[in-house]
Amino acid sequence: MKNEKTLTTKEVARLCCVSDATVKRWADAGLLKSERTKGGHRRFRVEEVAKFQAQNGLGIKQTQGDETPLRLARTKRKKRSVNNVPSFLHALLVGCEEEAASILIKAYLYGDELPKIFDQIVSPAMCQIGEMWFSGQINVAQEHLATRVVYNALHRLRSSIPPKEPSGELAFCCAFEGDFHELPTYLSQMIFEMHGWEVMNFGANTPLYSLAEEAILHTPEVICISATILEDYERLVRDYADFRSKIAKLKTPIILGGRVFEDERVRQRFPADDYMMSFNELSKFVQKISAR
Ligand code: B12
Repeated sequence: MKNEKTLTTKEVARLCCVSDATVKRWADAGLLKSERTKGGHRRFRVEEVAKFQAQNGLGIKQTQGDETPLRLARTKRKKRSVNNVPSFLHALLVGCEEEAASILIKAYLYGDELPKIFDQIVSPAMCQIGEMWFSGQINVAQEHLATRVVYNALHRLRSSIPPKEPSGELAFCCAFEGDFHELPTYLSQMIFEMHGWEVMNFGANTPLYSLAEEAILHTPEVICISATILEDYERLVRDYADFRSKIAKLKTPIILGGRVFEDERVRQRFPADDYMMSFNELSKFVQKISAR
């Protein structure tokens, strides 16, 4: 165990949202592997805890508490350069939610920030799923399974992260009407939450007239709309212009994210305060406006 970051009983208890006594019981029963220091104290390897959490779905999102244990677990890490995409992709293809969750939680425990996990593990793996579907290597059912596994693995990761001190700011996340790709809205939600924001995530396929109604009702600080695909393009352009005029008096910044906005001509038809192509960019943006 030399030179490896380990966790104390208290840190594991915080991570799994249970008491110290429960962790000791797990260790004594051999359910969670532990080792002893010279002084007789239990120590737990990060990998073992991540595996145990993923297998047992532990770490329910707390309403209170602090993130000291996670910070501790994540600071003294060794620098690693592991490419997690192949194993994550494998977990998606075989439908193994535990394995997928374990990869994400482990990356997080080793100190990777959420934007990096999203941009360098989740998105590339999904991109490969898309390529495999497009080239006929996998069928639609397999693609659906992969998406479901990612979604559930992300949910487990989210549940393992102690909540931030609430910043009191509210963000809206959703995807345009006609766009059924819902992962980007969930990833965006997690980025805002990582900075302590409250999020109303309306998910995929959200009509803009109803989004405007909700914006007037709740006055969010930011509206973040994802677009992977723009169905019924001209109608969307009109709906978007209506939407902007309806919420103009709120002066809420609108952020548009997703591959379709790589095209300058699309940006001209969908004017916005900013366009984001990665979750790293989104995180930097949220950090900047949170500090104001
Ligand atoms: C899963 C999936 C689906 C699922 C979605 C299920 C669900 N519940 O979400 C289902 C089965 C519904 C589906 C349907 C379709 N899909 Co689809 N889908 C995918 C797949 C495999 C993954 C999408 C995903 O979640 N990616 C994860 C996101 C985070 O990654 P990303 O899209 O690469 O995004 C990157 C950036 O753009 C940015 N980003 C993206 N969004 C946002 C948002 C914000 C705010 C920020 C900051 C950043 C950001 O971050 C990422 C890193 O660079 C992609 C493949 C791919 N390349 O992504 C195809 C893909 C997007 N689909 C495609 C197609 C063609 C379709 C269908 C038209 C298929 C059909 N014939 O029915 C339909 C359209 C349905 C509709 N109207 O929306 C094509 C799009 C091609 C194109 N350029 O137009 C792709 C690329 C597959 C392919 N290789 O051909 N799909």
